Amino acid sequence: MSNTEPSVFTKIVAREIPAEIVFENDSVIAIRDIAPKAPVHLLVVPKTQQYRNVAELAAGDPALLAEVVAVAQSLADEHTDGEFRLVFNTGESAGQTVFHVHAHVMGTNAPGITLT
Ligand code: DGP
Repeated sequence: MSNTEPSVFTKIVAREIPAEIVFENDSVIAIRDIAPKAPVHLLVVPKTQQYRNVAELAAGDPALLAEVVAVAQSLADEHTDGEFRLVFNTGESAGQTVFHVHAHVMGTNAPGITLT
């Protein structure tokens, strides 16, 4: 996909497609993943789609990357037992399917359940 076409996350920001939004501010939106791979699986997404992956975001706007991480921590505090996996798939062969940078926040809210 060309990076000038709206990504699926840009369409969610614009309310053109539905999503379960768990957090939003001027620069970031967080939603539940449509295909969860963990009991709690959220995506933290900068609203701008100008960065395709975390390396581009780190180089282009480190403060926005820090905000993504801070939002991930606060969502994990709210939705999980406080321990979580933070994943940025980078590149097709690593499983990235949406080339609009996003962090996966995966964890559990059930005592005794651990991620595999
Ligand atoms: P990645 O494979 O790292 O690019 O992650 C993309 C994630 O986005 C994947 O886990 C599924 C999720 N996803 C794709 N389309 C939608 C959608 O329309 N709504 C929601 N909530 N999640 C989506």
